[in-house]
Amino acid sequence: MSAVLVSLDAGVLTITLNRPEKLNAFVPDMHLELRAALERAKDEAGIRALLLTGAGRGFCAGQDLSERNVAPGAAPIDLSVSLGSNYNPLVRRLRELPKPVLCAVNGVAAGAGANIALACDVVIAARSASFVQSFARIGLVPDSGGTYFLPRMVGAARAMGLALFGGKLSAEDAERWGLIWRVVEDAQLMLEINKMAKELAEGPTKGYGLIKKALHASPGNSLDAQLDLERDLQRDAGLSEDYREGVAAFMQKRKPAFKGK
Ligand code: T3D
Repeated sequence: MSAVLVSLDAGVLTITLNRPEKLNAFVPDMHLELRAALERAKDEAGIRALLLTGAGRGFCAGQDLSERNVAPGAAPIDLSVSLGSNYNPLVRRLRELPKPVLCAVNGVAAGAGANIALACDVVIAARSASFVQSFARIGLVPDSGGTYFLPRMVGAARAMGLALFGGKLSAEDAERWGLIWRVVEDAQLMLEINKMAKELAEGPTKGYGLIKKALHASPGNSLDAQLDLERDLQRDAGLSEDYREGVAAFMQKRKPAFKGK
């Protein structure tokens, strides 16, 4: 059975992590299949939004720990290899994809699973879902961008508390703390997020890609640098077909028909 399910509908590529019996913990095949799906999303013009979710009761429990031989006498494990070849490229692919990436957190998101959710552009969680920076509980450091995203999203004090104690943060608190965009009732999760994904898939894709670029650059930029970046990105946006269509539709008091170009 595939570790990742992929389906395309109305411009939305839905990727479902599919190892429900292990709360969708990562194994090498899952990384490979996810990488292929993200490459496809980048290359196919017909894909205008991405939706990431998990099968079963969990979103993703991070690295599958049963893959790591920690028996007495076993060779030491160099985890930088795993991060360098799998987790870091995954986070970069999600962030750099010039199309909106939505994440439906359907259940517990732990370890790298939590931080991969945070690397997505819009995160909606089911009310029963939770976020766990479980790394410290096994002697590790938050990875997959955790030490970048957390302090920027929730502030230094909360980031440190989450990282050191590794406790569960409820979806409601995650929303209240600004870690995610919205909580919805469990039964509404896929309905709501599919509606949002469809809306984005009908939008000005090129403009969305530029918005991502601007907001992702912001934390590392001075105001001057950010103003310059906005100027440059706005030039690109203004040259798009969708900008012309957006303005024309506004003036003609009709719904724009964006093509994503
Ligand atoms: O190694 C590297 O490549 C370095 C990179 C690391 C990145 C990381 O992600 S490190 C962090 C790894 N993840 C964790 O430490 C989380 C471990 N899991 C948990 O703490 C808990 O399972 C949860 C808080 C996520 C959920 O708890 P709960 O009580 O809802 O479920 P459960 O009963 O613990 O888990 C259900 C099953 O999934 C269970 O299997 P079983 O007993 O029914 O056969 C459990 O063992 C399995 N499972 C859950 N998480 C993992 C896992 N199996 C392997 N690896 C897991 N990460």
